[in-house]
Amino acid sequence: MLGGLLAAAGALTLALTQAQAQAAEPGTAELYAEHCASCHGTDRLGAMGPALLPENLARLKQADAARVILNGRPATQMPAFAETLSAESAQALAQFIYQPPAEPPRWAEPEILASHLLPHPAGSLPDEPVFEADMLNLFLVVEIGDHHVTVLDGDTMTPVTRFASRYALHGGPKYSPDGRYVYFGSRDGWITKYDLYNLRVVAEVRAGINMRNIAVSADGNYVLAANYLPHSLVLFDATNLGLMKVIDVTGENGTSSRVSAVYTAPPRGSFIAALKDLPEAWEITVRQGRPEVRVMATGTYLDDFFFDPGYQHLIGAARDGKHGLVIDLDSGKTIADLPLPGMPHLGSGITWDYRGRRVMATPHFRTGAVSIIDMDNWEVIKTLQTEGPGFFMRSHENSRYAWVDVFFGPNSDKVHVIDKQTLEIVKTLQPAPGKVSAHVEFDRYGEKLLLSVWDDDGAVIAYDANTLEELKRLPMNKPSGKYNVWNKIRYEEGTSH
Ligand code: DHE
Repeated sequence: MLGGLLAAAGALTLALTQAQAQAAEPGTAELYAEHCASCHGTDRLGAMGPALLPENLARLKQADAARVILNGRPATQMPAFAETLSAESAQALAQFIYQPPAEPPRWAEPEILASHLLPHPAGSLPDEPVFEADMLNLFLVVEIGDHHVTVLDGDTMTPVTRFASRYALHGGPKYSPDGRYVYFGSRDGWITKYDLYNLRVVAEVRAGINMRNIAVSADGNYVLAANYLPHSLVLFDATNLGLMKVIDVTGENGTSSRVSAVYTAPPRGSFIAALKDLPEAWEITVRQGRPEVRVMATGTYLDDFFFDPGYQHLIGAARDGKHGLVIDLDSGKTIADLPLPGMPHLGSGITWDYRGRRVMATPHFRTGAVSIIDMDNWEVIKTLQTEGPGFFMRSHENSRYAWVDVFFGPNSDKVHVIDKQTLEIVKTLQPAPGKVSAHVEFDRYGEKLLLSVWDDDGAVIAYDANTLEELKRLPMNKPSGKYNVWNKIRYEEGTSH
């Protein structure tokens, strides 16, 4: 009863907010229809341009949105409207797109099926690469400045090709087990399958309106998408991205939830997902083409998580940002609590052998520290002070060093190199003073690595992984993640999976 009253009051407030916005700015919906709808969709779900809904705009301030409307976005198709629209109209439009639409947006089976694009069905393109390179030592570089991807030869560190991606790719692209195909996920819900042998997009589908990430099953047969909006996990056949099943993410009490992320768990033959609005982790196993869900109660909401190398344990970051917990994936029970203040970024965790023990390390979003944890007894054995909070950590089995960036704060142009055996910082690099330097990926041998200068006028820098000398600098447009085929398909211990 109380819940019903609260829901009714919430709906009334929402209706009033919308009515007030519309009353304050008569004609804004018409302005949207005239100037924005052709690229962003009449329903604001996105078309050639990105979706313009509150969830999709969460990372952009409303004032910045008004500025983008007036000035456009360089290197994209977003034009400047300063000559057509007044500052007040731009402000009103910005306010309009941050309001939820009157009708909740829908993205279910019919919409997913209608979005499916299949320019090159499986089997229709040659099975030989159209260029010469070690196909297992290729890198993909995601350039978020102008939404492109560069394919890079990892032996010579030279670009092979560069192609336009969907708007705002996020998270690591996932490879087929043989490394021929790669699947990208965009924040707007698009999944793109790309053939690295033929350098072509072969299939696309839109799994949701606001997506977190995707995972590819260890056998290469399935792709599972994790959504914030709607609250769903969506299963596709990996061959042509045909829809198999929309799984509603709703708990036993009827509460639905966003999905924090989903990963494949190779030795278990399953996917593991954690939920943002329910204290649960789900194990999803596909049997005879049908997904089966096993629910594990976690006692807390998990934002970010990681696995031990055998996928026996899930190590999750609790939403309060003050601790982590370890869940035994067989029993579903929480077996340890980790003292990790400062919001650990466990999605970026890596592991290595340290004096006969397996340790894991994670940077923190809120403190300048790297925590190093013994994975046998789950004790923090070292907290390494850094020059600011970091985002990404990387190493390679063949390298004695682990790299961590200082993503936030006044030292965001610095990157630390940690000796994995002394657990000390042995060098701090500042490759482009004043510009964020972040995210490392090694080549397949662990001999060279790439670091991003995270700027529109940016670069990827190749380093010798042993001498730490710079080898080469390739100009790029805000390069974010780099992904080496071999390291990903072998689940290399120093990289993300
Ligand atoms: Fe990410 C990976 C969540 C903000 C760049 N990020 C991931 C993954 C998750 C995640 C769950 C793992 C998915 C995978 O690889 O399958 N990211 C989040 C957030 O919750 C957060 C903090 C807020 C949000 O808005 O979503 C966030 N992420 C960012 C950024 O602001 C970054 C720096 C720029 C961007 O592109 O948005 C960013 N995230 C990345 C990158 C990866 C990533 C480059 C892949 C890292 C890898 O090496 O695998």
